[in-house]
Amino acid sequence: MSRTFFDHIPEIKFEGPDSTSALAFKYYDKDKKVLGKTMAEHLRIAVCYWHSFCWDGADVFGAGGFDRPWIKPVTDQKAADEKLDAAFEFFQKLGNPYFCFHDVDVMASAETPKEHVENFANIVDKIEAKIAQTGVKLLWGTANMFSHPRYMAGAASNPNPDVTAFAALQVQECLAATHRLGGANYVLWGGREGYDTILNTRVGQEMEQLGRFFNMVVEYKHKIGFKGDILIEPKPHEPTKHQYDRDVGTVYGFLKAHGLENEVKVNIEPNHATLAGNSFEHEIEMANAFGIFGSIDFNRGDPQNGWDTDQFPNDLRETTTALYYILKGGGFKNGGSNFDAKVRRQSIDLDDLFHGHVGGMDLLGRALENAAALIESEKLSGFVEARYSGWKSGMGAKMMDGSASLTDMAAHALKENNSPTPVSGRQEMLENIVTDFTK
Ligand code: XLS
Ligand code: NI
Ligand code: NI
Repeated sequence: MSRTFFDHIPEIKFEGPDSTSALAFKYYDKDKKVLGKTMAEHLRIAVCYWHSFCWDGADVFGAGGFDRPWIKPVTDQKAADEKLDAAFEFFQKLGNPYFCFHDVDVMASAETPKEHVENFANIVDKIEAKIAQTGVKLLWGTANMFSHPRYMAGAASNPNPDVTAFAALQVQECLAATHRLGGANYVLWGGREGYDTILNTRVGQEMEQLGRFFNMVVEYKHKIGFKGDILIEPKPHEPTKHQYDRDVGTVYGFLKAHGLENEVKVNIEPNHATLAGNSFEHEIEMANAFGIFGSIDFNRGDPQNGWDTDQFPNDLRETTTALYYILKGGGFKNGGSNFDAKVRRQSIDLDDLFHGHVGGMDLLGRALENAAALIESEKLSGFVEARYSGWKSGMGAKMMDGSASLTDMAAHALKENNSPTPVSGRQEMLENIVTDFTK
């Protein structure tokens, strides 16, 4: 028998922009067609297990005060089962089509490798039944290789190969479970794959270990016939001082160095982008440019706080621009929009979990419509197209197809003998267009 936790919350429905209800969708209308697909198909929204069902509100300065009746002092099997009930009841009320989890989020706690395998297998059977019962699907699974003290010096990049072996076991089990549960992707976030101080670290060796480990994961994916994408989630630091997969550009170089550029894509998180000194749309466009765009962990940081605050996204302009670049790159394929976001520590009620997600989903629905309108208007793309039109013919085309050398280009400059006149980049005009479409 499932225990229920959200009896007082009705199913969240689309009521339109004039709705006065705080727990109704005003913009996220799952069946509404946008550029030929429904909003639900475009956005592929997921709720994450860890922030919403595993966290009790504790922070480094104090204990948690959240009302989360399924979280018990001892993480035994019953607690894991009740958490599963709570999660799927929540998904059904909210109407998110997907969810994401770490192995340790869903299972009863385990110390030894054998216990890990048994406890995880136990809950995977139950997750499979919940998926069959509710139709809520798995966007991605991942192994948590950063919380347990054994991983304090990293997992694949640990100085001790026995730690890496434990990590291999976790990834093997979790990837196989993700495959069995019909997951669309498998994520690798390198929580402690980096260093706290360079004084005790062989950086070159650790990066080689990590590269080999990713190759092993890809080999195993093919061995079991998993058709989803393997995604690396870049982040520059926190918890370590330096993480090897610091941003999309760095990850691409790493993938190239290890022959994985056609095997692995990225899961981009806005708050990680800003920690790395990049904008969210920069990371998306870099991934598009390299052909490795995979999925998004939607959230936002706090401009005054320099860490991963994982707040629910609420910036319409930023999200409109992000979705514009996602659509321009062809949209989500296996990926989707996972809310890697948590309510604030003072948002202690069960209702607050809904307010966070309803706001996030509404924001995405609204931004999607804005982005689609921006695409259809061709106002940005038309300008950019004209700006680069010179490269389509003449010496520009010859340079790019490899038929013109440096000397040919130089001879062309001498022959023309003119000093090209600069053309306006029209930044303010373009920014005004984005403002016009942010509605
Ligand atoms: C932490 C990461 C983490 C990954 C999954 O900053 O965002 O939550 O998404 O391990
Ligand atoms: Ni994340
Ligand atoms: Ni994060």
